[in-house]
Amino acid sequence: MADNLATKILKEHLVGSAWAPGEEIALRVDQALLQDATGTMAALQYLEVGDGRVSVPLAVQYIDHNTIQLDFKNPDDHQFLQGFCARHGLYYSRPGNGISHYVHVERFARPGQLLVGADSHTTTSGAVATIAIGAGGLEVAVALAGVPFEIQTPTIVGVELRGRLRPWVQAKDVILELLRRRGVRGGLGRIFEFYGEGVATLNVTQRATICNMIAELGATTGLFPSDERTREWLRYQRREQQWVALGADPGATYDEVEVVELDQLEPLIARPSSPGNVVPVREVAGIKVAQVCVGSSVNSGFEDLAIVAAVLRGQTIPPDLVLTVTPGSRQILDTLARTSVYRDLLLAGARMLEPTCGPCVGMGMAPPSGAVSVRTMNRNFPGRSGTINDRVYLCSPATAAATALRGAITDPRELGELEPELAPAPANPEADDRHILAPPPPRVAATIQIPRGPNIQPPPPQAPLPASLSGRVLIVVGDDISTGDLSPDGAEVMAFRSNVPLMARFVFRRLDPEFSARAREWGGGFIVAGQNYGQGSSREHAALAPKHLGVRAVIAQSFARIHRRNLIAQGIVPLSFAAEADCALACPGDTWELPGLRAALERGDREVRARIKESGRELTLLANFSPRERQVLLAGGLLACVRTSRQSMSITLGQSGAADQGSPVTNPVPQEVAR
Ligand code: MIC
Repeated sequence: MADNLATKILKEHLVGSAWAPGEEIALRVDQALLQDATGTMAALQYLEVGDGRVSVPLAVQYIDHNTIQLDFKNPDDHQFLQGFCARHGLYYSRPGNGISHYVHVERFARPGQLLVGADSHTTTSGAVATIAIGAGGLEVAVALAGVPFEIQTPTIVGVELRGRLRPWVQAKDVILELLRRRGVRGGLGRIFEFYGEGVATLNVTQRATICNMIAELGATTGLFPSDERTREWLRYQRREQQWVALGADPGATYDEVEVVELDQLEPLIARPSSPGNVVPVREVAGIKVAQVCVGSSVNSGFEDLAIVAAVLRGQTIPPDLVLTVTPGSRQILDTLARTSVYRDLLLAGARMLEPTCGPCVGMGMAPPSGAVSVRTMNRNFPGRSGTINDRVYLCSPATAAATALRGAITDPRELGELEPELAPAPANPEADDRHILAPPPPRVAATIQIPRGPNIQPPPPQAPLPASLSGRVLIVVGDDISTGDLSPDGAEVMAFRSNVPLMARFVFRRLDPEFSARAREWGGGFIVAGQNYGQGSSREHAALAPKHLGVRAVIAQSFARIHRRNLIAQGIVPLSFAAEADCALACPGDTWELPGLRAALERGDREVRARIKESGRELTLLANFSPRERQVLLAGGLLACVRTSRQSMSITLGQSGAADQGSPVTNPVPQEVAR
């Protein structure tokens, strides 16, 4: 049978189940990544299910999010994670070494492998033909402990790329075009596989831009074939021996098809405050801008920054504009410094930032009140920049450069027919891993004590689902609520990522500052929401904090993939309305009852009844759960489930105990492999 590439790789990773469209499949995990904002909680949860060495062949913990270090909390997390990695067999990428997604594509991602990461933009590694999927920290923690990773068998969308991009039109415009067509819900349950003659015109960093932001469509992931451009990249990274040619079988088909004529695209921009609000740049040209931020986990590559430098070479940015530039990794920073790029940017007036997520997650560089900020980042959810009522636009580096030059949103094609010449990247990048610390051998590792600062507190306990649920509606919210509304971005709140009780004070801060106090006063309750509830990030804190406040179920018109799984993993029941219009019946303060919910889940019922006490109205809710999801919910969460019912779930916990008995480190040391 002729398979597309995504299906081929997934089939090679199936564990104990057959390829089953519409059903859940369990997958063997080759690689895992974590970052510091999700890592500590994932590590704490790992310690509850596996106390030995991690079972996946390669796991890397990056320090790239919480790097502002306003006080002891962030550095305490970093020390904890460094100790955890050494003790349990993960690589540790030091702060300043780069943004996880860039470094992973540079140093680790391999064609044909399966990567699971505690960050929604893990998808970036699809650029080198890795199936790379974002997940909540707990799901990654149990994967580290050897539990196969489960997803619903995805729909595979073939995206045929034709032609080549014209001057000033960039890879960012390709993904913005997909977002323009499909919006932020248009990728749910889908893998986007790129094929066609246009693929060869894009190098790996351009592919990474597209795969990174595929997450904004709500997609499971994006995937490029492994071809000569992949080989060129791996050679540049001194790991060409890891290259294999991989593509769809001749004659393979797709469940859905999109065609993108690259030479028909024009510069695009996402307006505030959703990555799905895409329009041509010319439609918003002339809007005055106070801030331009280039870089983050997307558009921080050498060419991304080199075009900004080339546009600004010999020029000075307007006095009322602030420009920040973030390189994606230490390797990229080194290449900038060894060419004219760094100096051109500096002299033009750019504030050069260290290679971390930075402004993208509100870690500094909040824009001024009421001002427009134009960013090359991936998300512009309300308030994510750190400024309330922010007005953030998302665009390509070329558009950002033209905008920084003029001080107003500018279509880069106004700067001339051709792009200025870019400084060539050095042929010999610092492709070394000196700042990625390999774990010591097991006997040494076993002696390591993990330092645990006072802000690091255990996750909420998980107790079995009771026979029935009853509680008050704490809040009714609309469509596309992002996880940033539940667990806000920025240095202040993200410092509490390891301390759920304190972080819970900030749930729904933007929409309803009283939410947290009310939830405590009412002893928890329910959240009612519109479409795409929990879009955006993988942060499980958006489930952990409501869990701590006593939220027992979320009833929504629909859910974003990762957040839905995070709710289940924390034992919060995600139910949807059988009749979407019933959402209008929800009033804050009313008492909803879900009688016999436990028995219904035990029976595998797809529908459950809810009753609104005040009005006596009854409504039908959908309980579409896979068998494993039901087991997790009945147990009260994934930790409880893994702990108590390993046999009945027929999941094989991996060899985490084996390493304790002195087995060799399974992870190859990447720099040695690479050379
Ligand atoms: C994001 O881009 O939203 C983040 C910050 O990287 C998150 C992870 C997090 O919240 O820690 C993500 O995308 O998963």
